[in-house]
Amino acid sequence: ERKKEEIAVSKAKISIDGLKNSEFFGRQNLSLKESVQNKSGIIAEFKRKSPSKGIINDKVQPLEVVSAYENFGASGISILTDTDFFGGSFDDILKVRNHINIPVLRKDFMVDEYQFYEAKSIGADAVLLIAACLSPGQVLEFTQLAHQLGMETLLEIHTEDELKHFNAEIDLVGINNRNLKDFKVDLQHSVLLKDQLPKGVVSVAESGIYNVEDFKYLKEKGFDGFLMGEYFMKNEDPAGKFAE
Ligand code: IGP
Repeated sequence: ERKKEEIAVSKAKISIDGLKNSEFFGRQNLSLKESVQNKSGIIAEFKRKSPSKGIINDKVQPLEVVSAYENFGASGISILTDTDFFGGSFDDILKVRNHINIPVLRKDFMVDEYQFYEAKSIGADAVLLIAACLSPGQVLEFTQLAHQLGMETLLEIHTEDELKHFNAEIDLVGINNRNLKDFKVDLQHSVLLKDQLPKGVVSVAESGIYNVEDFKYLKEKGFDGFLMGEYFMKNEDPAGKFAE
């Protein structure tokens, strides 16, 4: 509901036609799916704070952080644009878009068409769809809209029941290791759920990957991608440890 109000305010300020005037609207997007398959698989996140952890790091600048991510070989960058819970904004994407050459995922609670035009207008290459916030019909509709705009979708699931939100047009499926209700992290839960995904789907393990061992374990279990935030935001040179 809070999101709906926020979206109504944005819509009143700038129409979809207005968004289309952005310099990024005609931009050829980069494929997160291909980048996950062809590089390290790591989607490194820029996140200042979160409801489960409070302030994680609010001292660093987005460009400094994401350039380091790009340099160590990340497949993509995830940037939180939700302000209330995560302290993010569109500016965090706008400030970096022209300076990096890997795909950017707009991470937010997507519940309205308008947000997809917004994502495109700030230079996002992919958007997150959280199954827990959407109906399977919306997931399909939003995926088709994203594709029309040249962006990809990452569907996030956490429970077996949410597998019904999957459809063949989705580009990547993320399994959240963190339960968004009680914030508990369980890698094992995700490994078991992964077995139930349709074969050939590009899969991403999300959240709670705090060391190289976790990463290697999930890779062994067949995950293609690894979405990591807190660990990178808190460590001075986390990338060094991942260079093998
Ligand atoms: C990153 P972590 O534990 O490495 O900081 O997690 C990412 O998976 C997490 O931020 C996340 C998220 C979300 C945030 C996963 N799904 C949905 C907001 C909304």
